[in-house]
Amino acid sequence: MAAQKEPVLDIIVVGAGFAGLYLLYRLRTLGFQTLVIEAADGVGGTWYWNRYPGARCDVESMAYSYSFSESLEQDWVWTERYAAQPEILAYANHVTDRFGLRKDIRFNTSVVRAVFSETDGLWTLASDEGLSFGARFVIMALGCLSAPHRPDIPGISEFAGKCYHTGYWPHQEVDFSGKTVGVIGTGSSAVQAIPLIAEQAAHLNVFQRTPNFSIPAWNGPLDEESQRHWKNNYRTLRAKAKRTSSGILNMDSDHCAAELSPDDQLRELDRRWQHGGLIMWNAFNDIMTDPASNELAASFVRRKIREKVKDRKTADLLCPEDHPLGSKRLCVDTDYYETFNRENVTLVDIRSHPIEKITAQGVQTSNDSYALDAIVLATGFDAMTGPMMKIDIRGRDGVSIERKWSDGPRTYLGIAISDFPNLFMVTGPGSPSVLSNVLLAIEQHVDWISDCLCYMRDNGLEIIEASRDAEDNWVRHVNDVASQTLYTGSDSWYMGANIPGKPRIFMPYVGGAANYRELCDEVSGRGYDGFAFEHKL
Ligand code: FAD
Ligand code: N01
Repeated sequence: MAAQKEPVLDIIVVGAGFAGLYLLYRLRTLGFQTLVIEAADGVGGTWYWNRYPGARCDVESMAYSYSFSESLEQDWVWTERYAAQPEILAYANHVTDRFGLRKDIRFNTSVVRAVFSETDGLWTLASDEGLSFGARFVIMALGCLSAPHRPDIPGISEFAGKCYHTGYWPHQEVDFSGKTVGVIGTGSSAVQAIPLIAEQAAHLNVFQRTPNFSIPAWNGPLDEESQRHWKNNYRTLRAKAKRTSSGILNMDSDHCAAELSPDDQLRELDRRWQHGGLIMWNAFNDIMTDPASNELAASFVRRKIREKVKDRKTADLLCPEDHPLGSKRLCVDTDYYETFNRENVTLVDIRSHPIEKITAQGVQTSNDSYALDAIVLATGFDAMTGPMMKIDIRGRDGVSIERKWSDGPRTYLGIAISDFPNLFMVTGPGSPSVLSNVLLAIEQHVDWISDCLCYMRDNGLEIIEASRDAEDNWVRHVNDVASQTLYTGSDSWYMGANIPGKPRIFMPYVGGAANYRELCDEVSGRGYDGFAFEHKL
């Protein structure tokens, strides 16, 4: 059956998370005919899918919000220091309706194939239901963490109870009351979900392979004074955030650990612990390059864990010893470690005794079996490259993204890929993305791409493509800066290490969000250095 084809548009955006929504707003304002295609039946991306108990942001709400509209900044009221998923999803829906975006979003449509034609310079996209869409440009706004990873544990499909994934949570409330529940995984999702599941369940078994470092959020209602401070100073605070390495205020440090006396080191660590959240990541400016500096912070957090957890053996198991602090994404929690003092919670060490299989009744490890009513897979995502690789993307000469990225992602600035003309990515691999406040990273990419499209329109240019040289140099630079840090020694999802068979490459750009922004501006300022253009065909 021939695919049903719709008229050729200027631009198709895939994904209606925060990136897709801002793209639609911006491109429409600039006069580009734009359609957004989204697999879900609603907007919000991450905040549409991750509805597990406790899901909330770890960048503070006032900062984890769009900066492109001053009236939006002033009107929206965040109620907590770290907003919970329903509030962030409500915000995404508010933005969609406020700017009239919904009518140009095609929901319930998964893009499975995207093919570039060298004959007419157009992209054709195919959906899972056989629909076909044509456009001059494609912008992949697929998100870095939108392809949930379900581990291939033997027998997993035989389980007779309910099995959930945090990244694919049901829309109806899940009630664990009176149930024996197993959570597999102890990353950020698990750390947020475990305290709340423990409050409800009759018993909770936490299956831990690797402990993570978690810092208290000290979450609570947002008081009027701090809201007013943000709202009165938004322009200054946003500008300041853009000059930081992560887009997050109060994070960067002026000191390496050795410059401080032991008392001052401790004072700084304690100050950051009391402030709470991600800022522990940069307690010293050499924390991710000097193992000794990192160990100061790591041992500080381990001491805190031991202070909180009463049972000595459980506390020891919860203390990360196998990776530097921050080399896996820091977790931010409310009462995570305290939860292990509850009578109805058991920490199961699956590093020493791995899960052998899942049976109809529950989980069987190498030394025990656990009868369960429900399993929660908090097992993360095929991050950064996963969402792109799930689509059969074909560029020049039919080259596939699967082949192009078979040894790891290759991009220019994390925005474009050679051999794939007129295709852009938002927060793609090779950009700071997940190492920063992602909303600011999204806005930077959307603005840069929109400016580039205007430049092309103004100059009668039809085709843009990253040059192979520029891409090679950028990939080398991304790897060079990563290799000077402690990130590359860790089995993290940043390294692709969580997915069996995935190439081990540090995927985000660790050179700093502010530096990166400058580099991007220099590229555009020099007439899009590293890109080749073609005039009208
Ligand atoms: P997403 O929100 O992932 O949206 C991508 C959209 O593309 C999805 O709706 C998806 O359905 C759609 N899509 C993908 N593939 C296809 C396809 N083939 N066809 C059609 N549609 C497709 N970042 C922070 O900076 N601060 C935080 O506090 C923070 N908290 C997080 C909490 C959780 C639980 C998770 C998982 C991530 C968090 N992140 C955070 C990262 C978060 O992903 C980003 O902040 C941001 O929401 C990403 O927006 P996006 O639009 O780029 O991608
Ligand atoms: O996923 P993860 P996540 N058997 O990959 C374990 C963002 N986020 O969904 O480390 C047993 O971090 C795995 O164990 P190990 C944030 O960027 C933010 O929690 O591989 N266990 C690990 O413990 C975050 O980093 C927030 O040994 C298995 C866990 O599953 C990113 O999303 C909240 C296993 C996966 O942890 C991903 O977080 C949530 C197996 N076969 C998410 N496979 C905020 O707080 C995997 N694991 C804002």
